[in-house]
Amino acid sequence: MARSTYPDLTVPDTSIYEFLFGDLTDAELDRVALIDGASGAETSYRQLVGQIGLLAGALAARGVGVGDVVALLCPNVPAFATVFHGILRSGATATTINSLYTPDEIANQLTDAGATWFFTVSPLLPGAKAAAARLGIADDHLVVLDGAEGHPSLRDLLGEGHPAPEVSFDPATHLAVLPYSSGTTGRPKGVMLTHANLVANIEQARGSIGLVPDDRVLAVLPFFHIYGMTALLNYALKLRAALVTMPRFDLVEFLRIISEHRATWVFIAPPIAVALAKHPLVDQYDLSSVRVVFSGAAPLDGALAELVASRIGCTVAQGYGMTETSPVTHVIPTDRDDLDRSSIGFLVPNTEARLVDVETGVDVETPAGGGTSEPGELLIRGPQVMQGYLGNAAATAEMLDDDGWLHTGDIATVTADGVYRIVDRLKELIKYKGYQVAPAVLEAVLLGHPAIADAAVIGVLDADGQEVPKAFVVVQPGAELDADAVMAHVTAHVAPHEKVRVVEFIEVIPKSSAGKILRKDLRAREQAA
Ligand code: AYL
Repeated sequence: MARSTYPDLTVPDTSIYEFLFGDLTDAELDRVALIDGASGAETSYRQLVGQIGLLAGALAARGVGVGDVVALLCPNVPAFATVFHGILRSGATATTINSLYTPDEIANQLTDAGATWFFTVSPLLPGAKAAAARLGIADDHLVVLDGAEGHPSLRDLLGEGHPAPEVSFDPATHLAVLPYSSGTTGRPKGVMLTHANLVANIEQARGSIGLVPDDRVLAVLPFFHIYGMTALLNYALKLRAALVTMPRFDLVEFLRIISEHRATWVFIAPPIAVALAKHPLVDQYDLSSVRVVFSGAAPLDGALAELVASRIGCTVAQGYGMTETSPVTHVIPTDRDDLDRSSIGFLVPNTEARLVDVETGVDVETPAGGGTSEPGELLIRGPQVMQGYLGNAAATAEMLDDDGWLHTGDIATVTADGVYRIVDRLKELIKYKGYQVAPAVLEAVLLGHPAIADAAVIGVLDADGQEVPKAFVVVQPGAELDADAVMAHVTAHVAPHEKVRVVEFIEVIPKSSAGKILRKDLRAREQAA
């Protein structure tokens, strides 16, 4: 077992709202909190906290508070911050939904989370409405931030002028958010994160990520995902930095916004590193303001990281973690240029880790004096670890053991200096552009096709070394099916990031005697090919 090499820190026992905004000084209130990347419109910290209070007041006036779950389906725009923190300040719990989701996927999350109120934006209203209708969420509970006929708008709610309510709850047990993650296996599940989990993780990340108040942070990674929620939205606001929002990734717009707004800090997932290292367009923009490119959510290739660092003239760092750990557990400190960029750096403060041999279940030896350990499954314990999966004790028990160790499903090694490296993934989860793709979801869609007898999905690497979902398909006897038809069928039923991008027809899907798909056999077959 290893404990973080950083000194322990004390985590304040407070709500996320008090933690982030309770001690804003007059000078800080006048600083810019958010900039809309497209229009340049600015929101100050004073405006932001004012709006958060008014929204919490409007929700409280409607009886929404502790015990309620409010859904948020919204790309990165400045109003996301108002709504997210307005919900939390009312005492309600926010469930953030992937803005690429299909109406079915939205409805599943709304139902599973037990959401009774729903906030979205007009471009996403058709999908949101279809999903809300399935649960009987009425139009007056479906708020359209920028306004739509028959629905309350954000302006309507703020305009009522209700003061923020007095709410009381225990930050250690009260759920702040329910983001969805498929974890090691199966379908997406609600990850129960308390106010204390979120507060702890910001404190833990702070020392090593190293943002400063004068940073201008490019916020293209989505706030609905735990990376964007903690490392961008909440961490940057805690530091009184400015967030420049982008609702979706587009390389030209991304480069334009960095140069126009003089962004100093860019959080990315690895596919953006590929573009930054290789795309000819990058040379046409002035990116000299950028001091740090920080990558997380999927493996970053070391050579690629070096290319980005030298081309842009900045530091490249990396973080690791998962939704179930709020998310940060490891970071390459941005002031440690000597560390290998393909490692995930050190354990953050107050965090413990074990590496356990997958075959024997025995802890691997930490190397003394030098060298690198054998690989083992990474186990994590700390104040950022989730309470469990909502309404799913079985899935919780599979991931969190009786001693509080969270089994990540990732295989790692560690050096004598405490530098970790992710070397493999034990669990079935696929990361496409840093987004989660659950094989179980795609397999169910594939089996819904009348000409498909059986199917299995794994992640494979494309020409750029990035992971993409690949389907192995067994065709029904006598049926005719080609790869394009398989891909078109999946595309019609899932969000764009979940598309199957490679298809191989196979005689039989390898399975254990208990009927479980033997993904490692499929992976081995892939490597042999
Ligand atoms: P989820 N290297 C390799 N794999 C990674 C990395 C990384 N740096 N980061 C995440 N993963 C994989 O819930 C790993 O398999 O959270 C892990 O179990 O969407 C899974 O993705 C979790 O996926 C930060 C910034 C963490 C971002 C994050 C990412 C949270 C992604 C810490 O500082």
